[in-house]
Amino acid sequence: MENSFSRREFIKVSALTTAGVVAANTGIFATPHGDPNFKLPPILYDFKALEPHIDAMTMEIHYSKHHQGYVDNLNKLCSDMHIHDPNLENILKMVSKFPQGVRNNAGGHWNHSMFWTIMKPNGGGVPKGKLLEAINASFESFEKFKELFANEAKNRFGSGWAWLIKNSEGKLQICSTPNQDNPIMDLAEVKGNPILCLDVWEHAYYLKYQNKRVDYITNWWNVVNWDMVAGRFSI
Ligand code: MN3
Repeated sequence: MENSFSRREFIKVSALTTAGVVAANTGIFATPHGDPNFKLPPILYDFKALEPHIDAMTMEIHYSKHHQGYVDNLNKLCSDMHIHDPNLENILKMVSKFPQGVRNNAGGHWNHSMFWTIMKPNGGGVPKGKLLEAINASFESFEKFKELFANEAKNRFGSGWAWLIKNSEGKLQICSTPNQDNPIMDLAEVKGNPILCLDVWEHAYYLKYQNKRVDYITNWWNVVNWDMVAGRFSI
């Protein structure tokens, strides 16, 4: 993809992505003020905690190699571009202004940071309250929603992610993105605030499931942290 990143644009983007200009850095998706390095967020359960649905070795490699790689690459890119104190969400919202490497690695860092939080041991079951009401209103039933979401995940060709998002009208919508793109990005086909995500890159399931992406998706429902999803929906 052609990406013209002129000095003028660079200065503009640098200014806008510096936390002090646009917004204060928040939570795990931002670096502490004055610290140019993004860091891996902690996972609040053991690598083996999601077994038998997701195996410990997949979790360990996925987190400490793949996710760490996105973080390291992003830090290097920000450093090379002299973007200090970067804000990840602001970068994603204007990612079309950045080189492809920023799109891949900023997306990779954000997507995985969310992914670890919407899973938990002994998860699964059925969401409750307003989230369940919204799912029923948008997709007829929870079972129908699961079927539609699983189809989106299954049919995403190659590497990518499936998403449940809350769109600008506050409605729930299912979509998917290629590579490490996400619905926050300005160049996303379908935009909104992600409340649930599923990584369908082969690195997320190949050790245990090999080519059987459908089995991975089917078993993944057993580790979904619906309280976290409901929390994201309520914002
Ligand atoms: Mn992944």
